[in-house]
Amino acid sequence: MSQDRAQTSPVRIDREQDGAFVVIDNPPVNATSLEVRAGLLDAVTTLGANNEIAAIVLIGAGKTFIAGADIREFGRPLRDPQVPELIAAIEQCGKPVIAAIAGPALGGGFEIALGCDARVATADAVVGLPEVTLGIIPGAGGTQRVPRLTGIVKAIELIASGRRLKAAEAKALGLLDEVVTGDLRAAATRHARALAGRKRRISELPVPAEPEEAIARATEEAMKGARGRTAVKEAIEAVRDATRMPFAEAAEKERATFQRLRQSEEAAALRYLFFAEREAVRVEGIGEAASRPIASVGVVGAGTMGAAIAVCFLDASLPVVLIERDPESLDRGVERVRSVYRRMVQSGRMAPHDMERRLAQLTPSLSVPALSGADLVIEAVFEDMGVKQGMFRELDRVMKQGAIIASNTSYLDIDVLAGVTGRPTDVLGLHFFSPANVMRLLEIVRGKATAPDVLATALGVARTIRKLPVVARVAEGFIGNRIFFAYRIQCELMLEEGAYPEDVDAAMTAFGLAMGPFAVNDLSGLDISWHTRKRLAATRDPKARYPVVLDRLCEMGRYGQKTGAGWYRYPEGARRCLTDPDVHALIDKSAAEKGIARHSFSAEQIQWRALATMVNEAALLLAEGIAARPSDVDLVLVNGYGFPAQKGGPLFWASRRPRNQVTAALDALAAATGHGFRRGNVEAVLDQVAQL
Ligand code: 3H9
Repeated sequence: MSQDRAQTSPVRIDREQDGAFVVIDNPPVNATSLEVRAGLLDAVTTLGANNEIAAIVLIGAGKTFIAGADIREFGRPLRDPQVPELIAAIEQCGKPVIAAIAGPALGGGFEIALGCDARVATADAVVGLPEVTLGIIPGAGGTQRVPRLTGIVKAIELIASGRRLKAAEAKALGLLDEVVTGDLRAAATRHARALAGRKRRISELPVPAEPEEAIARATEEAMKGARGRTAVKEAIEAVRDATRMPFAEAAEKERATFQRLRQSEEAAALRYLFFAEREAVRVEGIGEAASRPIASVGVVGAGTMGAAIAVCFLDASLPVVLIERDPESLDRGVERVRSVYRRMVQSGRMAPHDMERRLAQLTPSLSVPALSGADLVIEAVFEDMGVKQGMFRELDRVMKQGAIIASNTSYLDIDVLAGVTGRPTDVLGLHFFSPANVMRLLEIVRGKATAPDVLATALGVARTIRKLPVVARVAEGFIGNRIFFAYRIQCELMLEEGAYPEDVDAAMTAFGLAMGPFAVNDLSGLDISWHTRKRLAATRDPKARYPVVLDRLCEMGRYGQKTGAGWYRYPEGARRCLTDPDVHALIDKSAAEKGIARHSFSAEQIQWRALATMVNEAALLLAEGIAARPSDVDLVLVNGYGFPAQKGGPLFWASRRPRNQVTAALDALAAATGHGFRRGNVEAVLDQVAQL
């Protein structure tokens, strides 16, 4: 390596007797940027030609082996040398090359390790090929080398899911040769000596034979969650190529697929979301504020939401005090917690002793003063300002100084709640999404007075309980429910104008949403929307269009699935939505009463109208400072409202459409909505959406 290169390269060589450590030092995660690829290729080639060297060990500086390709490079043409060239050099090198893995070895990083002659890892190593989560497939032989070690069936499961494996499982599957507890460098050296100059190229191994039915079953299983995700299907095909063609041919085909997918909109959307998640925790005004310690948690209200929130903390090994007013409700709450774990044990996802360990951390109580020792309490009582204020007063009386009081409200004003306490700086919103133990999103609502260290603590708590935090300011419905509310009202207006619930739902699921708005409404309960509307009735502009069908349905006792009827019919508890002629008649009648001439809508018209609504509302709330950045809005819609991740969220999606089409959709939305429509500066917002 030339002197200049050695000084600037993120790859250096440490010589030790007849061995050499090639150290990858490219913080923060040793991604294989151009300089890393060039440095590694240079090192392997130079050391390969050096007769004094018997073996080469690749090792990461810091806590990571290699986290994979530098994702920021994917939006542009990739520059040479590329990873397959590096792996070819490792395979061609006349001496054994060992990967010494500590921490993550992911994507291209794991592919480099698989290109080596052996893999030695510490117990904290995490390996895997998460490419499909970025809308691509492995592009450096991963789909061909993994099945040669694990068989096709397992390789399909791993690569189509992008699942990351801990060292012990990877070792059991043959993906690692040795897991060490002591010094990694010493272990890698020992392993190199044991190889005594032998090469062990995975590419030369045969693919283990497996019954075709097992492969077909694995394919079917892997495709289950893959709706609309091209990369998953392509990844499975690539793995299956391992038995259909020679290694070199299959690897070349894999590479071509990787290159094609890398430039797809799906991949761009998923890259955008990857960086959006990391950006979301950069919150203005926190500065260097240190988090407060959180060693015990209280949850008030053991309903569906409260119980699931308790599970989140028990899963993170934090003790939880769960409060209810009466013994029956408390018992039901504890049973809810228990049943979550029971289901996991029954399906084999949890060992019975783990269930008992978690339940032992749960303290049910009927007494609010039992929360006096808690560092954080989350209130999840009935969604009513009066009820919540009463609880906040009580919490303020019993909780210790410095403890944080949070509300799980999904709409209400956190500042009003904070105002009834003597410690508004210690109050904030923690809005979980149902089911709280499953959904990743956590809206953190900062009130006017919320202290920076309280906010920092909430972000830390989110990480502890493995949630994705997005910070919002106080507004009716915060980020997600505010957009969802506007979207649903607009969908109801489309009903008056000519569509039926099933037309709207079909159009939105065809777009990729997990469920249509009316099916969601039936699931969550029309009475909840009705309650909100009644609360807001006094402040509604009487001249603005107001769709009345939902109110009528509620007046008839049709609250959705729980009453067997809502926007659809659900005879005898059926979960499938059945079209209801009575609802059609009600819609026709309400349109006629308002003198609206109904016309048909195409799926595309419905989609554009609904998406333009989301985008417009997002622009409004960004202008009001409710959300800090466009990508925060997209994260909320994708992770809390079933918006397809492969489309990146409404703002990302709109940013990729022709601008005149977006403007035309907004014009049409404004005209259809009429009086009171507020138009956001959508165009300016879309200009801020990062394209990677
Ligand atoms: C691939 O390899 C394709 C190949 O098959 C192609 C053929 C060669 N690129 O997550 P963190 C940044 S696809 C660029 O907060 P943690 C991240 O933005 C790739 N940057 O840390 C952040 O920057 P900032 C397959 C990356 O400790 C900082 O590093 N690999 C990349 O919680 C810290 O990240 C993957 O999908 C990257 N690849 O978690 C792995 N990765 O500080 C993706 C991270 O400016 N990465 N950054 O915000 C991860 O899963 C986690 O970052 C990791 C660390 C587990 C490594």
